[in-house]
Amino acid sequence: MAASTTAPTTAPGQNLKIDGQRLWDSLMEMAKIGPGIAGGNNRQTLTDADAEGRALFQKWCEDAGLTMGLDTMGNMFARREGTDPDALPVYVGSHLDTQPTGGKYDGVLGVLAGLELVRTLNDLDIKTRHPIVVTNWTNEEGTRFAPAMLSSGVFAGLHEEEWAKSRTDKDGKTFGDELKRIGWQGDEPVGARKMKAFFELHIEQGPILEAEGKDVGVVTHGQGLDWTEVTITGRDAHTGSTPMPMRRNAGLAMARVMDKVDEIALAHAPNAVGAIGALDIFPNSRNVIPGKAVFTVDFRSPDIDTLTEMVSQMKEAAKAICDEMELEVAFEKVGGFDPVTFDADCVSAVRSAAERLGYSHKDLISGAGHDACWINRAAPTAMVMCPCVDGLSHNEAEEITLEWARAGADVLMHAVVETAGVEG
Ligand code: HGY
Ligand code: MN
Ligand code: MN
Repeated sequence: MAASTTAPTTAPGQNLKIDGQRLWDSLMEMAKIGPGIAGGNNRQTLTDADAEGRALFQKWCEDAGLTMGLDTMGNMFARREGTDPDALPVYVGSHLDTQPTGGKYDGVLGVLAGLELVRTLNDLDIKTRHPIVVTNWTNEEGTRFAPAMLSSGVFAGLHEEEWAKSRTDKDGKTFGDELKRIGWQGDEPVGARKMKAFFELHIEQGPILEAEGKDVGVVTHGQGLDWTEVTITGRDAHTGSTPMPMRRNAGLAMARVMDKVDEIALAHAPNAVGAIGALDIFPNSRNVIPGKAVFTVDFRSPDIDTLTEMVSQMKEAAKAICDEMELEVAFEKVGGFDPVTFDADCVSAVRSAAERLGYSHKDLISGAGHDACWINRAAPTAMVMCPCVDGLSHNEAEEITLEWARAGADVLMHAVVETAGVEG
């Protein structure tokens, strides 16, 4: 990828470039915290590893002269002063928590690219009118405590703080207790901060940019998401002595619903996806017919009507399967958001930055959910994406290149600096 060498230099900072190697080294340093077992990360939210990663991020921010704010959901806000202290800050960031078998870049790239742009402005002694705030949102992944994007959701007013803090993990521990236990509950009221804009750099987590040889994704929209938890109840019984017609096998019903979820998503192609990623059967014993199955159906589409239709077809199919098998079925919505349209001005700041820097780019709809999808409700928001190898993510083998990280971070910096206003 060749960055333009003839970038117009109409204003200070127009040909600003981040230090790609320094960003890469920070990514590799952070990746040492909460290592996975196959080269990725298991730094789940509100674990001791998360606390360690937060402490490292805070140290780096303080080394860069930033002052750290912390709200009651553990969201971290590292502030670089602007020349106008009353001007609304431009926020930039993402999340440091990972999936149990996560990669080194999902979320982390966006937080550390925000720090890198501050380090670069410091190196060049460039001041901006508006302050800049680098952000780490607590529990973006929603893997330990559902739903995903929990704390950015509270910040944007989509979830009540008390409800969010009552969310429990598989061991029955609550978000609130774990946040206190790791010592990262702040005093600042969540959601009190006002923003001029928010920008998030994130790996694509899909194959489009790499396949089309594009350096940068200009994210115009985010597809909507629905997480419905399904509980099927039958009867535990002996796998040996219970005649087949007498069985009320919740595990079998779950398998049939799983197949239906795939069928429904394929029937709504190309802009629809569906899967079951989290499932439990009880008592989960080799010689007991499972009397209970609990699983979450993850449907996504950029079109709200398609999303709604897929969920109702799944419920209808699950009810028919369970009626026929004399089982009970219950549904609970445990997460989701409508399709997102990002702010046109912020999106054009991203696009013009990519053009100015000479990076190849394309408009993109985000397949994954991100904190930006909620923050878009609270302030003008846009996202920058970089390719990832084979489009793979939520897998320890997740990989990007230094050059892709550099391109994304350069575009992020230009969009942020343009929005914050360069002051001499
Ligand atoms: O589920 C998502 O899309 C995000 O990775 N939390
Ligand atoms: Mn992410
Ligand atoms: Mn993720």
